[in-house]
Amino acid sequence: MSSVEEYLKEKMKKGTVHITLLDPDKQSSESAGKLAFRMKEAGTDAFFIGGSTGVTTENLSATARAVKAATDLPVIYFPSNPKAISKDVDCIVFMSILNAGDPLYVTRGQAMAAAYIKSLGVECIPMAYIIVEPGMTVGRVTKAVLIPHDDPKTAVGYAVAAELFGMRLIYLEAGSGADRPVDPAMIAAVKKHINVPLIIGGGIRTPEAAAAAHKAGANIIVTGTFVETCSDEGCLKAVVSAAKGV
Ligand code: 1GP
Repeated sequence: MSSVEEYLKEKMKKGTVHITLLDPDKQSSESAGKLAFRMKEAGTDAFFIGGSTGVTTENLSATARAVKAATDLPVIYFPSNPKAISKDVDCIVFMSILNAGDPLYVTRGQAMAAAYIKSLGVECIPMAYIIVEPGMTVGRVTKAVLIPHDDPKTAVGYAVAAELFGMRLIYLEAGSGADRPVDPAMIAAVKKHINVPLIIGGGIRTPEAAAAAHKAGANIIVTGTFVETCSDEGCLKAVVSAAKGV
């Protein structure tokens, strides 16, 4: 595989990409491998591995290896904390949570981990992460100043700032397990103002919600909780297909 960024770019030329989020703290690496296989069959395009709490270098590495053994899709680390870093991933989204209230998540943790990550030689894609209400665990842990659902202007401001900073992915996050995903109107407003790919995640667990994010202009749609809880192959495929608009 060429770089993960090139892979994603090629996929995005054809339509919206679906990424499955696997949290190493929520299941064994063996279960993650089995789930990854099922998600590849359902049509997912890549995997994020990460979570707000309980991620260690050990469970991250074990999950990455299990997913790579089960599929040939890219395995991307969605960073949790500067102490959990693995060379077993294909890529790291090197991210800053732009509206975090705790500087650990804006730049301080990144400064702690950057030299080591560089020494590993793992591909990194600079990514802005912007948290919308309700924010859930990641909102609480990072003390985020959450963006209200009805305030697309603030989301646009952060997203355009991210683009001007040179970040190559922008992630609008409602929080894992959110009861309400990012509003389509906010997605559309942000999309209109940026030229870099827009990722949407948090609370997407139905084909309708996935289709709404797709239609509003998401380039990449991430689902985590629903993938862990859905036991039926039909519903997995329905959400992935709706996200991809196929
Ligand atoms: C969390 O956006 C992801 O970072 C996924 O959210 O678990 O609600 O699908 P869900």
